[in-house]
Amino acid sequence: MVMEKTKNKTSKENYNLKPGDFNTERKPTWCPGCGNYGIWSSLKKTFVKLYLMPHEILIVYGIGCSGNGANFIKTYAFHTLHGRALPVATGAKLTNHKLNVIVMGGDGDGVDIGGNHFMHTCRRNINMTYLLHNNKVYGLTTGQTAPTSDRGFKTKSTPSGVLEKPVNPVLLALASGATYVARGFSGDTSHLSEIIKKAIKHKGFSFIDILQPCVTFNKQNTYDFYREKIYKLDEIKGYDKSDLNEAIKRSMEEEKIPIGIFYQVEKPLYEDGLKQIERKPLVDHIITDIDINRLLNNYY
Ligand SMILES: Cc1ncc(C[n+]2csc(CCOP(=O)(O)OP(=O)(O)O)c2C)c(N)n1
Ligand code: SF4
Ligand SMILES: [Mg+2]
Repeated sequence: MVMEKTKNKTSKENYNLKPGDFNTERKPTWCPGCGNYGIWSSLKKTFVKLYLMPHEILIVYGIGCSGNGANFIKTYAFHTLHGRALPVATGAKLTNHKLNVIVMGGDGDGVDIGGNHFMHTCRRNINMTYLLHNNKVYGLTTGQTAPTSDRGFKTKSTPSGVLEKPVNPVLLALASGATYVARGFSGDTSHLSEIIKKAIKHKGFSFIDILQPCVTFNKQNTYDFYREKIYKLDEIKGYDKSDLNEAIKRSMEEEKIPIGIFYQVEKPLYEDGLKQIERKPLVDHIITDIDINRLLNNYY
């Protein structure tokens, strides 16, 4: 969702922001080479491409290395609890649905402790964007297994190797009803920026599983590993993004890894069914002259 621009504020003619204008005064603390840098720069580039201003964006962060972006990106920001970014973002979006709401969090945050919220946010189809920083490991807590870790992956919490099949976030999003489902690679920032742009412009819940190498704690899913395996869906002739069965089939490929938009359709928005915000955002309602005592008296 992109806000309508007013001529004196953010019209193309007057817009002169650069990606660097979305930097805060703090330098990122991620390890040198971390995939989070690629996501960080792609996102800032996307804001510029969409002529967005910092005050028009709210980013809600989970807890993890990815969540530390809250300190390094100049927009409204809410650094939430581990696994709880999506419900907080839902509340913010429904309170002010004119705001561009983006959620950023790790794979542990999103499909482990927050897995339940992920599923239900997908099926609800609220107009916001979720960027999953998928490094297939718990980075911030120094390298434990995540639900996305590959079978056999050895960490300090699984010294003999992971026994379970990993969660596939793209497949989960498709099965749960998300209306825009994509995968990106933080080592290809031009491609990533394009699919983030399309995700923000999408009318509905958009989800991107971003392959994000953790150079410190995941020596298996490296930049080279991905570069060898990745191919782009938009280079497949005749690929139909509205075909759910085809998207599911592609999402289950393992030998080669597809990136790009798997699926995109338009469905009714959750917020469009809410009478309370039909005429204006909840936050703009005047509540000073509302007396709730009558209502309370009915119950006490
Ligand atoms: C309720 C709760 N449980 C556990 C933790 C500890 N913790 C902080 S970050 C994290 C995992 C981070 O992994 P991920 O979400 O994949 O993010 P990354 O650091 O890899 O970006 C955990 C378990 C916490 N902060 N809160
Ligand atoms: S631990 Fe991994 S994910 Fe965290 S900053 Fe370092 S490289 Fe990035
Ligand atoms: Mg992680």
